[in-house]
Amino acid sequence: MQGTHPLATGTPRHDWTRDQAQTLFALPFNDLLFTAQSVHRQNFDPNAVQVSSLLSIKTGACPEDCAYCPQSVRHETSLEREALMEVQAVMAAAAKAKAAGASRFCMGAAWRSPKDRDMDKVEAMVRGVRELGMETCMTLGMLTAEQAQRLKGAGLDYYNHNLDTSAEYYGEIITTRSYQDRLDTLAHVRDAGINVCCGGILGMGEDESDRAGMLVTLANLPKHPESVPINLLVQVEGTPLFGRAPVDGLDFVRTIAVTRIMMPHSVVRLSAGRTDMSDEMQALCFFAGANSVFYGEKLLTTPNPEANEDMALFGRLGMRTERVQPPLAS
Ligand code: SAM
Ligand code: DTB
Ligand code: SF4
Repeated sequence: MQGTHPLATGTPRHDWTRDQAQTLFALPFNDLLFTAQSVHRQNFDPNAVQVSSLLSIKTGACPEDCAYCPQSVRHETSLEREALMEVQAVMAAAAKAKAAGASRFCMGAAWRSPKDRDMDKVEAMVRGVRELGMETCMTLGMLTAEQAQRLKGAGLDYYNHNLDTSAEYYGEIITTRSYQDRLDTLAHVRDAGINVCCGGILGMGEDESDRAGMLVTLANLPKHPESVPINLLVQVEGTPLFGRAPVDGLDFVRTIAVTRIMMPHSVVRLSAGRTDMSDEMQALCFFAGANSVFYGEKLLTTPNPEANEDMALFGRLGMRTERVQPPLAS
C-alpha cells in the first residue's frame, strides 16, 4: 500500500518479532496512524463500531492478587461483594442492554476459575442471553478443557481472558497464577471452537517494550484473537496500582495503531478507561483502528461513559453501531 510501512501487509502473520513491533511504535505518529488506518479500511468498514455491554455476575472477594483489580480480596477497596446472580436477573440486564443498542453481552465473574458446581448456572445464562438474540461473552477466569467444551455446548460465542502485559512484566502484577496458565486457558477456549477475546492493560508501569512483547505474544498465537481489548488502567483507591503515573494519551493511541497493524483481521476494542479520555482522544483511537467499545454506564465495577454520551460521540464522528465481524478466519 502506497505510503504505508512495509511491515504492514494487511494480512495476518504469526512470526512477529519484538524488534518489528518496536519499529512500528517508533514510527513518526502520522506515518503510524496513516498505516494503521490503511490496514483498517482494507479489512473493515472504517465507520462501524461494535458495542458490547458488561455485567458483573459475581462481584468481589476474588482470591487472585491482580494489582490492578478492585475485586481482589487482598486489596482494601470499598467494593461490596455479591454472590453469583440468578439467571433471570442476568437476562433482565441483558434485555436492557439490548434495548439500549448493545449487540453483545459480556458476563464477568470475580473467580480464579469456575467451580464445577457453578457451571450449570453460567450455562443457563449463556442460553438465556442467546435466546434474546444477543451475542454472548463470558470471562470467568481459568478454564479446563472440559469447562470450555461445556460453555461451547451452551452456545457461548466469545470468551475473554486477558494476557494483560508482557510475559516479563506479568510477575510484577500477578503472583497467584502464571503467564503459562493464561496461555493454557486460551488454548482450551480455542480448541473448543469459542471465539477468543484477549488483550491487556496500559498504565501499570510497563514500558514500551512490554507493550510490544504482549502484542507479539498475541499476534504469534496459532490464530489471532477475534477480539483484542486494550484497556487503560482504571485506578481504584486501595489497589496497589492506585496513583501510578498516567499513560501519555498519544502512547495509548500508538498502541491501538500497532495492535491494528499486527492483528489486521481482529476487532480491536477501546476498552476500560474511556471516562478518562477526551472525545478527541477516542476519535484518534478509532482512526488508529479501534472498532469496538464497552457500552453502558458501568464496566464491571467502575464507571463507563453514559450510553447517550457515546451515541452523541458516534453521531459527531459519523459512526454507526453494528455487529462487526472479523473479515476472515485468521
Ligand atoms: N476474574 C477473571 C479474570 O481475571 O480472568 C475475569 C474478570 S477480570 C475483572 C477481567 C479483566 O478485567 C482482567 O483480565 C483485566 O484485564 C481487566 N481489569 C480488571 N481491573 C481493571 C482495571 N482496574 N482497569 C482496567 N482493566 C481491568
Ligand atoms: C476487558 O478487557 N475489560 C473488561 C472486560 N474485559 C471484562 C473489564 C474492565 C474492568 C475494569 C474495572 C472494573 O470495572 O472493575
Ligand atoms: Fe480476580 Fe479477575 Fe480481578 Fe484478577 S482480574 S483479582 S482474577 S476478578
